[in-house]
Amino acid sequence: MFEPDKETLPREDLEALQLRRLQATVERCYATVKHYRHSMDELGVKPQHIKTIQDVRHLPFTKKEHLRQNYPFGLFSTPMSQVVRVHASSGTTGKPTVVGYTKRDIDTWANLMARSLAASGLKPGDRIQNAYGYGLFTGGLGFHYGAEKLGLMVIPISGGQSRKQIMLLQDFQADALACTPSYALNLVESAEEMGVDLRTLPVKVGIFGAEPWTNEMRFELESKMGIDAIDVYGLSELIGPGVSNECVEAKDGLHVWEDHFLVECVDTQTGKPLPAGEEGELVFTSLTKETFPILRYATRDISCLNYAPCKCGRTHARMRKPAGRTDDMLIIRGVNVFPSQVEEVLMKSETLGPFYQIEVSREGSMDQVLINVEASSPLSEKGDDSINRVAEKVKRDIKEFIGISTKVVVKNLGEVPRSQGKAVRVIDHRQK
Ligand code: DLL
Repeated sequence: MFEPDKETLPREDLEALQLRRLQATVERCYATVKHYRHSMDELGVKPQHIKTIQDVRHLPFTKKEHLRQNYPFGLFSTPMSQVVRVHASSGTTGKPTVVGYTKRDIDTWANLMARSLAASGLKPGDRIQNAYGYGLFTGGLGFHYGAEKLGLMVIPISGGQSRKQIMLLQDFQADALACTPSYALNLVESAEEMGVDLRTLPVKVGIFGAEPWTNEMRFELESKMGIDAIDVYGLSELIGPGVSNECVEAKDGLHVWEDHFLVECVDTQTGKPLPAGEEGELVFTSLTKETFPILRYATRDISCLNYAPCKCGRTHARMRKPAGRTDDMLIIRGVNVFPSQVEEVLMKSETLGPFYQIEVSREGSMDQVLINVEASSPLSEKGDDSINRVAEKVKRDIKEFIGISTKVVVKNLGEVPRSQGKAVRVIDHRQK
C-alpha cells in the first residue's frame, strides 16, 4: 500500500530515520553475529563510531563468499527458535546461500511488497496472477504475501504450464501478471499459439524482475500485452523482491525503499562511493531486518542512483534499471559486455524476435562470440537475402555500439531455448 508518511518523507527526516535504524542494525550485528564482530574488529570499527549515515562507509563489505563460508545459518542474528522461514538462492555451483526471517521480518517484507505492488498501480480488490516460482526462491512467496497484504486476490500458479497460465488469465481475469520478463515473453508466444490476443484481456500491468531486461524489452511486452510493464528488483540476501520498484507514473528508475535499505553505489575496482549518476556497483545495508541483517552487501549489480524529485511525489532515490551483474559480464577480447547491451541492439530490428542466446568460445587465443537470435516470423516467409541483410546489420551495430566482433545466426521460431524463470542468456564454453 502507498505509505505517504514514509515514501514522501523530506530527505532530512528520511536520513534521521535511516541513521537511527543503521545504528541499531550495526549494534545488533556486532553483538550477535561472529562474522560481523570479527570483520569490524579487523577494521577497528565499533558500533559507536556510526554517528552519521555517511559513516556506513567505515563498515566492511559483505560478499557472497561470506554467506557461503557461514552456510547455512552462521549469519543469523536471532535464536533459531524465532526463525519462522528460510529461503535460499539457487547458486549454480555448490551450496546455496541461505537467509532467514522472523515473524516480524515476514511482515516487513509483506509491507514492502504491498508498497511495491501499489507503486505498480494496483489497489485492493485487484487480482494478480503470480507466476514467480514458489519454493526456496523468494519470488513466489514474496509476491504472494505482499499481494494478500495489499488486499489483492492472488492466483498462486507459480512458474511453468504456459498454456494453463493463458487459460487462467482469461478465466480468472487477473489485473496483473507477475513473473520474470523472459517468462512473460514465453507467455506472449503461448497466447499467440492459442489464438489469444492478450491485449483484449483485463490484465493491465506486468510486474517483471529477478533478471536484467531492457527498455526495448519493456516496449515489446507492453505492446504485445497491452499493459504497463513495471520493473521490480530485489535479492534474497536483502529480503527478496521488494527492495525497489518502479512507479507506474514515471517508469523511470526503481525507487529504493530507503526507510528499510541504505543504498550506496561504489566503484567496482576501488569500492569507493560514487556521486549520484555515476555507474557502479550497488551496495545495500538492511535497516530493519531481525534474523538476517546485512551490512554493506556488495551485490555485483551495476546501476547508478538518481536523487532528483520524481513526478509521483516519492522522495526515495531511484536506481537505474540494472544493466546486469559483474559476474554475468562478458569480457570479450578485453571489452566488457553485458548481455543486456546485446539485447538492446537485437530488439531494434523488426525482423528479429525477442528470443536470443549468446555463446562464447575461444579459438586459439581469440574469444569468439556467436549470437543466436530467432526471427520474428518463420524464416521461410522472409527469404535468405533479407535474413542475411539483417544478420549483417546486427553485426555492424554491435561492432559500432558495443565494440566487439560477433557472428550472428538468425534461427527459426522455437529454436532458442525458452525460460520458465530466470533466462540463461550466455553459454560460455571458455569456462569448460
Ligand atoms: O531474484 C528476487 C526477486 C524475485 C526480484 C522476483 C524480483 C522479482 P535472487 O534469486 O537472490 O532474488 O537474485 C537476485 O537477481 O542480485 C540481480 O542480479 C538480479 N535481479 C533481481 N531483480 C532484478 C531486476 C531475486 N529487476 C539477483 N533487474 C540480483 C535486473 C535483477 N536484475
